[in-house]
Amino acid sequence: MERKVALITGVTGQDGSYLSEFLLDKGYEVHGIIRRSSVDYRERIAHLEGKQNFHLHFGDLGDSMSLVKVVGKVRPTEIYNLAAQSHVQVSFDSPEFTADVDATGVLRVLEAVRACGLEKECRIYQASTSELYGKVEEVPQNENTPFHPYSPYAVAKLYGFWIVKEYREAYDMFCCSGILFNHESERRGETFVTRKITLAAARISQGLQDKLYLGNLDSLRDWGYAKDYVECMWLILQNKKAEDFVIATGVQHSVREFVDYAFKHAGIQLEFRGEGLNEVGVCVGVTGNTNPELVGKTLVAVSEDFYRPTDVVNLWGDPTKARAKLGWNPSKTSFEDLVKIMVESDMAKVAAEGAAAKVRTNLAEYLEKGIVK
Ligand code: G4F
Repeated sequence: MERKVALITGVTGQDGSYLSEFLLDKGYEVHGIIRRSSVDYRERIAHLEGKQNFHLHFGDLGDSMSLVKVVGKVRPTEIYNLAAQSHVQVSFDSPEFTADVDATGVLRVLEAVRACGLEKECRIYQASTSELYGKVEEVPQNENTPFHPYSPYAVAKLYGFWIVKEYREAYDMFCCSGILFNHESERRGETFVTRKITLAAARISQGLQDKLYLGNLDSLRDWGYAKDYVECMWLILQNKKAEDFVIATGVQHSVREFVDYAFKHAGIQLEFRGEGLNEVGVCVGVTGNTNPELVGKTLVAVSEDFYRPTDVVNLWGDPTKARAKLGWNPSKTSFEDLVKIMVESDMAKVAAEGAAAKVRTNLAEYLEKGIVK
């Protein structure tokens, strides 16, 4: 029987957790690399730990020896390099760390495969990004659009993209990049704009937050559902030829539209007033059980703190090649459905947190009054 052994770096992240589920369903033996840490960051894969075909190994993209050891032990048939410092804003604060992980880290993975003599047996997927198009030179962007990276993160990722291409040509390795446009989900990190918005909408509607502060509301993105995108990562490695692909929905929306839609799902109708730093989102109506006292209040405001030194403002992907050559469907989950999935999940999460907090408060009160001992 054909060996199907996948090794995933970044397994604890949004994409790593969905990809693990997807590959386990396809009958793969799945191995993930995790970093040693004193804090628990394994929430997204907790439900997979202990499963028969799911294994974790300690390793780090900053430590080539650890990669060589894991690759040599697992002898994967496919590697998905998803690990990265993936926050664009953070890359302005930690540019050197970002370069080490997002640029040199890719080289370390490729070299680990060569050091273990697996360059002809192991296919490698590299998580590349639409941030490569940066200060865009063409709209929408496809595989032939020139790159113009516009942040330390994007510059590091550009190295990752080119070193993968170089190893493909120099050593005839099956390694390719998926140029992924923004992809979100209920597992998205809370500092990325979509999740920050859906969590805030849920908290504001349930009376646990007063206001949401954001940066550039005019920024345009092509947002897809992460769960759909991991299928395309896999398809890229099943393709006959090693090639790079854009993964996107082909539909573009602004941050403001995302806010508007998310709040609507949380029972809050907003009206945007003013411009630039003075723009605000005011509640002009509520639905369902949402507190009517929110009407007339400013719930969204702009803060300079969330502006970037250089911002990428017009990302819009053209998934024609992935659709034609891989048979991938970029329209599985619409923008509207994506926002709905995220808001519904956060509404439930916030309600559960609120209920747990109430139990804790009641218990503290009962203990203080001696009602329970
Ligand atoms: O959600 P974001 O932080 O994602 P960004 O910068 O597009 O990067 C994400 O997608 C890339 C794919 O294109 C990945 F490569 C990357 O790893 C990451 O997953 O910001 C989206 C937009 C930006 O223009 C930002 O300026 O939203 C704008 N924005 C406005 N207010 C904000 C905020 N972004 C964040 N994070 N927080 C804000 O308050």
